[in-house]
Order: sequence, then structure tokens, then C-alpha cells
Amino acid sequence: MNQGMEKTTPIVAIVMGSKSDYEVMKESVGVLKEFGVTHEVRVISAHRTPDRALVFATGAEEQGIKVIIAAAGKAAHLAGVLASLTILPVIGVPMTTSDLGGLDSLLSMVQMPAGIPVGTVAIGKAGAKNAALLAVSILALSDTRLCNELKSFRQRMREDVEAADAEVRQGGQI
Ligand code: RP5
Repeated sequence: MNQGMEKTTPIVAIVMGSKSDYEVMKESVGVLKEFGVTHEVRVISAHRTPDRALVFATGAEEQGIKVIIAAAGKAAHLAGVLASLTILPVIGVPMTTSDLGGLDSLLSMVQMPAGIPVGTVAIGKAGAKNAALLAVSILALSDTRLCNELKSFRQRMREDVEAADAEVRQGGQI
């Protein structure tokens, strides 16, 4: 494989159960771009396209994927199904839903029976961001650049909070 190909080979896959999940999942894309992590975005449904879910998950490791982020709503079995078919770490992002607010998605994802873990993050956009940050943390275990970038990211957050604290203390009110 030449160097150009290596640069664009995705190491994180963001898999969404529906195109309708993208509005939330673009937060994950934004974080991965910020950290310069190559990624791909797929729409694969565990119940509408189970055959494609099988092909994707069983081939992901060979394709060079290191972490899978799976987003789904309602009976959100996508992450669990993918996790059952690969030993790659799978991070699940529960989507907000119109009927039950995303509690349905959260419980479907987080309550995996023992043996097949799905690392589940918060419902919605915060979860989408954290899923990508968690993926970066996993990758940073064997990538010094990402490790340093993560440390700088945390430092910037600390400085933002400290600056906000100084501002409210000076003004006396928010
Ligand atoms: C899930 O069903 C998807 O992940 C999505 O969150 C939800 C609704 O899908 P659409 O009916 O909008 O395609 O599979």
C-alpha cells in the first residue's frame, strides 16, 4: 500500500442505522476531523439491511478499521449486532427519539447481556462528541501524536473554564 492510500484509509467507522441520524452524528465527524483521524460514514441498518451489517462487521478488521461508532435509535440493536460480529471496540451512541426521548435507544444499547460489550455514551449530540473522543483515546494508546493532541484538548477545556470563572468573578454575575 502506498503512502497516499494509508493517509485516507479509514481507521474509525461511524455507522448509522438511518440517514436521519446524521444530524446528530456529524458531531462525531467534526471531532474526528479536528483530531485528523481518518474515518468513514456508513448507513447500515441491523433490521433493514441485516446482510450488509454482517458483511461490514465481519470485514471491518481486515479493512483496517480500529474502532466502530454505531448510532441508532428506538430498538437500537445496531451496536450490539455489530459488536457480536467483530472483536473491534464498538461505541454506541443512542439517538434521541420522538416517543421516548431516547431512553429506549439508551436501554437497548447499554443493557447488553454479558459477553458482548457495547461502550455506550450519552444520548444525542453530547454522546456523538464523546464517542469520537473515546475513539481518539483508544487510538491514542498506540499513537503519540493523538496522545499529545488529546492532552492539549483537555488543557484548552481547562483554560476555557478558568477564563469563564475569572469572567463571572470579575463581573459578579453571569
Ligand atoms: C433506527 O431507527 C435508526 O437508527 C433511527 O434512529 C431510527 C429511525 O429511523 P428512520 O425511520 O428515521 O429511518 O434504525
